[in-house]
Amino acid sequence: MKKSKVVAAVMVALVGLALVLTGVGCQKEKKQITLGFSQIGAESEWRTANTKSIEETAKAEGIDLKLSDAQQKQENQIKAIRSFIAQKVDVIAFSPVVETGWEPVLREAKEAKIPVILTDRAVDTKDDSLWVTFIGSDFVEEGRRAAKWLVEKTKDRTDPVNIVELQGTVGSAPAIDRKKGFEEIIKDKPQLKILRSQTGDFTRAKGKEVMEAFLKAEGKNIHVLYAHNDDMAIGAIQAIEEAGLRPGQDILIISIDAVKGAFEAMMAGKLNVTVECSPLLGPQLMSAVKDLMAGKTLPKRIVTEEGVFPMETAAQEFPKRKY
Ligand code: GZL
Repeated sequence: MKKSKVVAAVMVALVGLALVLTGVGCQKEKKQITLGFSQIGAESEWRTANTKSIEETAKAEGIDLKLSDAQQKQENQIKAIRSFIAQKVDVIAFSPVVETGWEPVLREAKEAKIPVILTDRAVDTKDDSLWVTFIGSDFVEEGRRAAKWLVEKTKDRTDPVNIVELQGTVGSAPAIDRKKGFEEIIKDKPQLKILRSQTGDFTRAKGKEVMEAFLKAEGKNIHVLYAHNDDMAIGAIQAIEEAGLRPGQDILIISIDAVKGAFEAMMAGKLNVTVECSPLLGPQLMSAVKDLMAGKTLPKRIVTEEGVFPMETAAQEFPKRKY
């Protein structure tokens, strides 16, 4: 091999070595963040949109998402969180199906030095150092907004306004707080009276079943249905129609979430108003995860901003809806 070629080969080797030693040649791969997410289930249109938002945003942000579906069972969420701890994920996030019973597993995550982010629903723990931040809606305010719409709608009526209530999952933050907010507003309106209140577990099927029982017991004595989510309201609409009554007219219907199905029902004149509760928490969650991994301090509470959508504006709003 000619001397000049040997010199050239040695020069290339030396430059390559210099690049490696200075780290210029091989940029250190930024460690990919792994997020373990325990999702409640797929019980409603809201939940499906929530899961989609989380999956799409994790993908867009290059976050390795391990998502588990608990089928609305707390024990499955606890199992999933334990599995994320065993896998040594960087961050754990979850939407707690109910408010209580989380301390033991959250202590295990803390001992494993894995930060926990709450999304959608809160937990009721004595030690709030067990979770870093809660990203979600103000359910009490949603209940107030539902009641304020009814107070305004019935302000000229002097006769009794009888309400039946379809509650969300027993023990869940949205069910507890939406009831609390609604009752806070109607408590000094004696003509507004809740005749019956029962859980429909946030599903269409159960919402229909419980509304059938309400109609059997109270019949035409029911003037208003307050449903803690649109899916139960849509199930109840079927029951009302099968009973020969006109939903949205004979029985006013107020619900929460503002999913597409609610807008379709409003455009058909069968639902009167839906209070928005945005499931599009993916962007806020992934931003919080990245900030956490970058060593930033997060606020304890990140609230999502929301509106109220009455039947009268449904057609113009529907094309703009993202979930
Ligand atoms: C609210 C969410 C509730 C929705 C329901 O943030 O937890 O659960 O209102 C869903 O539709 O099932």
